Amino acid sequence: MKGFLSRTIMVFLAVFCLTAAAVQGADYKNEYKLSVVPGATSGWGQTATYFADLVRDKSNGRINIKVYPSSQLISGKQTSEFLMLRNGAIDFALASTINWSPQIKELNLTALPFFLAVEPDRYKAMDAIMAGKSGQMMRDAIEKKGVKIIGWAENGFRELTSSKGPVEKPEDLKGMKIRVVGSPIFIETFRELGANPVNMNWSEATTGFQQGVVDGQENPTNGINIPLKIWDYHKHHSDWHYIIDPLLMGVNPKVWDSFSPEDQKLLLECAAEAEKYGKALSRMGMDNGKSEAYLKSLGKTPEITDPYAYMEKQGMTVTRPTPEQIAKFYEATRNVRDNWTTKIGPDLVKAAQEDMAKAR
Ligand code: X2X
Repeated sequence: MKGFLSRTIMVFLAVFCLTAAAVQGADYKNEYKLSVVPGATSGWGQTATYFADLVRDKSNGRINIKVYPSSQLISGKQTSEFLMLRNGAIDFALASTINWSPQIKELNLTALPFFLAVEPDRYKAMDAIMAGKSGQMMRDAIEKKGVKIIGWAENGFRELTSSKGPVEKPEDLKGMKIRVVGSPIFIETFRELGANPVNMNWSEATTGFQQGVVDGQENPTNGINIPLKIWDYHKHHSDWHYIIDPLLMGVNPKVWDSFSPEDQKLLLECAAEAEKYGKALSRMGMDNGKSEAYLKSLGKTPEITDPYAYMEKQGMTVTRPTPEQIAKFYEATRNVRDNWTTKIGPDLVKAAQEDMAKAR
């Protein structure tokens, strides 16, 4: 009797384990780690959580992605993220082109100063790049270096904040110490504008602002500056849109290949939803109500729908350079664009110009 019972239990356990493995996908991990450089409350962090939740729901818990914000998985070193994703220390990353650009020169395209800012509709221009030939060239360049790309999202156009004073012309930046990411094009751009760029990881930047080590920084309004309460350190905001920071959803290729074709399709669909959500968070209050309407349709209208009024309420001065003033910045940074067009590849820059022109 005892033998019969234990045999029955063994058979039951074996059947249970086999079924569970079949449902789970035999070699799926219990947890997939997704890296995010800034904090969980940033637009970027929220987009990552939105993606992970969607994937968990749609896969009935088969694919469990955990978001690790605040550069936890990369010990604060944001420009090492690509390498860690490629070698499998990280499974997924919702990543900025800026942080991967030291390894993939093509990703400097959207960091060419004032390249998109002078377009009649800067968001249309960005969408045209993502959906066009140039976006495909950027993704191909990444995949060639060993990371699978399943979608885009958006950190946003990067605006200048400072404790020193409003910035509406290149001369206003003279001698200002500006915190930038450790990516060479940033150092060059701010030097060319007469500022004093200081390379600092994001993980140390807030302390740098608090202690006044720098006079200013540049980051997107909805995605980073408002969640960080930048007005605690900087009272001046300049809405110069000098570059944009698109985000990419990257996956380690071995991890990607381990998913069934159905689950790969599911992940692509969730990435496409996350792109819409992330872009809406980034563009909220800046695109004539389009993003607000979209977020409302999801039942996710954010607390702050007018970022400019909100910043002013917190005591910030919002400076909006005129198109003529932007043209002066454009001229002042011509050498940087020329120099980096050679490094990025003139073919890619030309493809982006054509993609943007079609969308005008
Ligand atoms: O470091 C930054 O400024 C941030 C958070 O925007 C990036 O990771 C590019």
